[in-house]
Amino acid sequence: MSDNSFLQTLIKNPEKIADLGFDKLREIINEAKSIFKEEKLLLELNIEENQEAYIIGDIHGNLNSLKRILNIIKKENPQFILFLGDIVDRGQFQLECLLIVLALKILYPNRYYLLRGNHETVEMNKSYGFYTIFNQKYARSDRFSIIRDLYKTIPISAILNDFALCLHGGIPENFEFLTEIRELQLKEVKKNIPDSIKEGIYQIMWNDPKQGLTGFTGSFRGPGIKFYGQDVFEDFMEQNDLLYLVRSHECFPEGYRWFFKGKLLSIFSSKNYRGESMPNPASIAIINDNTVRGKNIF
Ligand SMILES: [Mn+2]
Repeated sequence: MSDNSFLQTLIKNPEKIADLGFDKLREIINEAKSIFKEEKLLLELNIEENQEAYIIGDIHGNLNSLKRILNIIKKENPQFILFLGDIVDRGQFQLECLLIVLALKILYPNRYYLLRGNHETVEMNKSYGFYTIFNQKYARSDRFSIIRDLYKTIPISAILNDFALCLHGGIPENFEFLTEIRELQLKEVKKNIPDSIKEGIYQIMWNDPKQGLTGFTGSFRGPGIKFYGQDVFEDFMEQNDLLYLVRSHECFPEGYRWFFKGKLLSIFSSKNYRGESMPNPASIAIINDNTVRGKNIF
């Protein structure tokens, strides 16, 4: 067990993460993993009356945004905090952001939750920065396997109060998917994930909504990735008895964006993700026991 005061110190002074040795890093990751392993692929959380859940979108190594979000959380004190993934790659402080989220999970496992984004994958890390940063710091590339194993334990979706589905990218083409994974724990499917579930997980992490589209079509993002239109979105939600979808994965200049008659909310929590010349506010979703709202927080 990591001692709690050490994790608290990391959260308060993330610059200390630069000096973190591999053994200590591995200890933190293993502890987070053992918590994730007991969670299901599909989390089900219940927000109490007069309480809120804060849903946080892509961070991508933006430590400044993450720190400001944590300050707001401290002040507003929501019941749950759910990160929709893409904590690493691209930004300046990727390891710091990942370790802060893991430390919060270890310290408050029933309050902080993390879902897996398309950047919680080794393939993306090899192209977008995290793999290089990690190997520069820890010298040996075989050590990255602790990160790969961590990713495999992270849940991919959450349903809040039976009406709001939260995930990184979008709905999968398989409408039975949520039913199929509902009772599965990641540790059960880790070794031999059936292809049908692999495809569903992939699409949940990657798919994007598209206004004006009917059905599913292929995406410029790559093979196996889909755009989904309003008709299939509404069918999916009805079949699964859900009202709202909250997702991240796309950065919009205005901050949060509603799709599909106010039933799909897209958020993104890294401010000025493309630099100050193409600004965007950091946005989150706030869910209470019966509504979903978007908010540009800074
Ligand atoms: Mn993404």
